[in-house]
Amino acid sequence: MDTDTLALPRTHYLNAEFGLASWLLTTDHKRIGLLFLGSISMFFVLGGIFAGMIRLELLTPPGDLVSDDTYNKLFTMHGIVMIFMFLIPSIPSVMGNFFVPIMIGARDLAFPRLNLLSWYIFMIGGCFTLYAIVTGGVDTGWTFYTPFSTMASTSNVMAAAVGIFIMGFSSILTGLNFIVTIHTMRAPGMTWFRMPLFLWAMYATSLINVLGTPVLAITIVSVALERAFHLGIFDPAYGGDPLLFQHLFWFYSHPAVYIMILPSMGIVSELIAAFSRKNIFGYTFVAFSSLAIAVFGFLVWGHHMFVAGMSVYGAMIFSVLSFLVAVPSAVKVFNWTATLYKGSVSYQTPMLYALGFIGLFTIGGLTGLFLASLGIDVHVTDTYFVVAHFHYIMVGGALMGYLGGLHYWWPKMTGRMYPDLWGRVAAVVTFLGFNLTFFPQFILGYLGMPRRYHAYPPEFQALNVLSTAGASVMGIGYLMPAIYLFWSLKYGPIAGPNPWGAKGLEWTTPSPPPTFNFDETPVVTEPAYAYDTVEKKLA
Ligand code: HEM
Ligand SMILES: [Cu+2]
Repeated sequence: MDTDTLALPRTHYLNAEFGLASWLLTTDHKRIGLLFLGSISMFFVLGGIFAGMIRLELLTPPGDLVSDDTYNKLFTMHGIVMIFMFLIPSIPSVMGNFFVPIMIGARDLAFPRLNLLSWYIFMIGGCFTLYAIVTGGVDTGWTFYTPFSTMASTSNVMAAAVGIFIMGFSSILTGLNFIVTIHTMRAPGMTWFRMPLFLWAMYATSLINVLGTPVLAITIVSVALERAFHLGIFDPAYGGDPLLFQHLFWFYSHPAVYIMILPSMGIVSELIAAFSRKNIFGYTFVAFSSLAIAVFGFLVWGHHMFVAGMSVYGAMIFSVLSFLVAVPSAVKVFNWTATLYKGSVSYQTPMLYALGFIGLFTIGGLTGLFLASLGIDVHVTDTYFVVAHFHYIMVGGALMGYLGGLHYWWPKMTGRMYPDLWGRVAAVVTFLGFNLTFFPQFILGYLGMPRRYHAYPPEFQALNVLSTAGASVMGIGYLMPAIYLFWSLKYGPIAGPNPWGAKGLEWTTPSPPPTFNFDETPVVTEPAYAYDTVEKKLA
């Protein structure tokens, strides 16, 4: 690292020590957050390259870029990399690691060494999955459905599965660390209901990680045993049940979509409050809605299996439960909107991402209700409607929230500002590119274009061309932050401790924070978003 760039006149976590070892052996939660930032950014680029190749293949009806076999591997590896190596770790391991201790006024996480271990475990698991990719890839879909994954596929299923198994331990350890930290290390005065909503979201996410990830681990071990020894867990010929796999898989993977979206919801709560200078409307409801989502999220996995052969009554129950889990999400959207109402809203970069999140997440959520309705689901299952729906949640929601948080906290993490105009341009370009990419896919799916096919009838071409064009625009939208954020490390104006005039303990310590976060333990005397009181005092 160029030492000049960070040679601000005081000691902080970045310049406290130098050299590779000081990073690879660090127990500072902030440095570990940056290690994760580096790793998952690389994985995002990799997953993005796969996405680009998928979209190029779908530019023409016969699909002349890659073979059908290669295409299967492309969408599988895109899914695996984006979900397990980027989205699931993203906000918890970068922003959670960096900000959970600071936002509760603590010096570090409860178990700093365990935290470093989480990063190593993540990287070791990642290496297995990368190994599967360079040795020819995997063709099962990121869902690894049996019996194909256990009996038929000749691709490198085991290496990828082992990698995901190992990365799971990283999620579990990070989750445990956050739960213990939030329970035991809050500064004096930081009661549960004075906690910023980002922390409630981190807490709820950690619960899912700790309770859900072991189920994924068991599922993967079962696939491994079945592949190696034909135990008959999933193979009907030996009395097993292939659907058992889907139950186990979705019992983890549905809650996992909340591992991806809850952290973003937490960030959006921070951003909406900070940039409309108001307390979050119905703070307690928003806090509890995170917990409700974490709990209800475990009850609805069956909506992924409506057409897999479940009884009508089973399907009806899962349908109702799926509608119920939408309620706490709707509570959040309603309360953010109510917060904006009559707020003094300013449209800086992080806020644009937050507003983008609300719009796109709302579309993703509403189309989720379509899918939870039995009749519609039977029509659009395994079509591009589903692909559009989950990208609205995972990219339009989760990724927008991630980028919003990255822009909001960047000055705190690096001590430098980025050019806000470029930030706003990037946010708008991403938003437009996103809609151009994924909105046509709702129509494609409704018209019957199946997902996971490398070729399609000519009448679907126009919408696919729009989608691929949109993906290019979106790619530019992601490239811009990569450039100006790097630029800001050296040339960005020095950020003060609180460039947004925001509430929260993280803005009371210098940017970048000193190694132990605060010179003396802060004492909290007011609610998390006491913007109204400040404004009233000034008036
Ligand atoms: C965080 C970002 C993203 C996540 C989590 C994500 C996740 C996924 C998942 C899980 C699949 C399903 C793969 C399968 O059917 O097995 C998928 C498919 C796909 N994704 Fe993404 N994706 C992301 C970003 C993108 C982007 C940026 C693009 C476009 C540029 C894109 C385009 C596609 C396409 C075209 C498919 C193929 C659908 C199919 O053939 O079924 N994805 N993605
Ligand atoms: Cu689900």
